[in-house]
Amino acid sequence: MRFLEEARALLGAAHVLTPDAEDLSAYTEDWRRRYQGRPLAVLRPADTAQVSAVVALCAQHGVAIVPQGGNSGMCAGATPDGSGKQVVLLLSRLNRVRAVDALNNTMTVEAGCVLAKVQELAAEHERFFPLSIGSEGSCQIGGNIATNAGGIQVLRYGNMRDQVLGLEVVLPDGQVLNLLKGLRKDNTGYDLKHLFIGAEGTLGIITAAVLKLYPAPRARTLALVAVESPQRALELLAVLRSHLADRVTAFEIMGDAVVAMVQKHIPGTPALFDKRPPWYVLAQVSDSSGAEALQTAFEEALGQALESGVAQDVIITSSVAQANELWAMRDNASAAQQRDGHNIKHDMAVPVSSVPAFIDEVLPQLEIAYPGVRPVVFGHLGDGNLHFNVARPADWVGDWLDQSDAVNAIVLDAVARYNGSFSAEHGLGMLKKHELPLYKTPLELDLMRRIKAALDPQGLMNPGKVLPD
Ligand code: FAD
Ligand code: 2HG
Ligand code: ZN
Repeated sequence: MRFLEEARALLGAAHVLTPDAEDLSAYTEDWRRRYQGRPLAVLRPADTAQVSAVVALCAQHGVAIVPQGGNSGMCAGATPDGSGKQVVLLLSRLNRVRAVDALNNTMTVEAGCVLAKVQELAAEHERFFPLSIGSEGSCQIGGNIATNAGGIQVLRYGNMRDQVLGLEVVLPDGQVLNLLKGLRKDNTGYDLKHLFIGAEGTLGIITAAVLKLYPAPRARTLALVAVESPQRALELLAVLRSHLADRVTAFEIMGDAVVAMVQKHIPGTPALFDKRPPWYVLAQVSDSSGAEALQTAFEEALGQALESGVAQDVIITSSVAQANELWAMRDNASAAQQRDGHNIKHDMAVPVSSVPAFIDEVLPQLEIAYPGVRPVVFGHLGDGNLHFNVARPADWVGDWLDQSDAVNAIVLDAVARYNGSFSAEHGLGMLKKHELPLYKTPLELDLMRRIKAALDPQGLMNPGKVLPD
């Protein structure tokens, strides 16, 4: 086929992988193993110039492109369809660090840099890159930007959109849009970079970014707190903030069902409190100076929470190893659920203050509809963003995922009543695009379609994702 020959000429034959010659399953199945595709080829460009050339070639031949980073996405945004006509464009070879400007507190990295490496590099320069998610050892900066990833430190630092000062993007016709400025202020018309952040590869290919850096925290402490309800957890957040203000950098909640699931499926997960609480909070504080002062303020705040009955019990970690063990338990929530079997995932947000009422309203509705249902609720309480996942009743017969529409209607209609978002972190991909017409206004949907048509008139950038057909 002409297209493949020309792609080989541009990228080198070793970087055009085809399904007849190679096992491509690592690139054609999503992380949750819910979608499998069959691509025409997997393309591995080495730099922006090659991305530009190969995207122009795709435009010329009318070949659709599915960009892929670390393939850790939760909603099948990076999976090709089964037509055998789409190409997967892998960004992993674009993994250079172009610049670190310590005085400007920025670094310019290519899209294929793995998030954990970017965090390490920042630390080497005595700086801090705050995006932190369970998949950080495999996900890539381009994927983080394309999904506007969140994670555990949004509370203090904001999500990925807040970390991006500049972008380089290859447009669907192959032109390179260079917006690589490390500016904190720039009001020269529409801020185009924001169009591509969170667009899940439907408007262009992100090839590089200027990222914000922060002062490195020198002291950090973590506590695991037992609380009797999400309402108490929110009160705990208020107590911590009144003592420590912005030094509260993470505030995660876990229902006992998720803790039990991790303890069951992930070897080495520690036992926690003598008496199992219904809810747990992982609260992290950090500061750029004064470990002792930080510890004292944290202990005072937690002491007050215990005395007033806001907290039932507290474990304050005494070593980095102990803190890492607790964070591993939190990070393993997804893996444990995967081992436990299918669950219907919801990645929703409501205003932080509405979280307790939302949970109190929805849990009984699920139990009435599905007696014995096992809600696996955890997530980023400080941001109002819960992973409100729903696992099948123990005696359920049949494919639990067949209930997705009915379960979604219960959970997501309630989200809408609370003026929330049905996808706060993971994006839409193929999995959730069908919710868009249900929960966005026709005007919002129309504007999205007009933006898509303006930037990608041939409809070749990640078709079948985000926007419903
Ligand atoms: P991929 O999965 O490869 O792609 C994701 C989307 O971005 C696709 O639509 C793809 O087409 C597009 N894309 C990828 N690269 C580019 C590019 N260079 N240009 C244009 N489009 C591109 N997410 C959170 O937000 N918060 C969490 O706390 C979190 N925790 C996780 C924990 C685990 C264990 C796992 C497995 C996932 C978690 N995720 C979380 C989801 C996932 O890791 C993020 O969505 C991440 O940002 C995806 O990055 P990636 O490189 O793997 O992207
Ligand atoms: C997390 O916060 C991720 O751990 C994954 O966003 C959530 O597995 C999930 O539902
Ligand atoms: Zn999350």
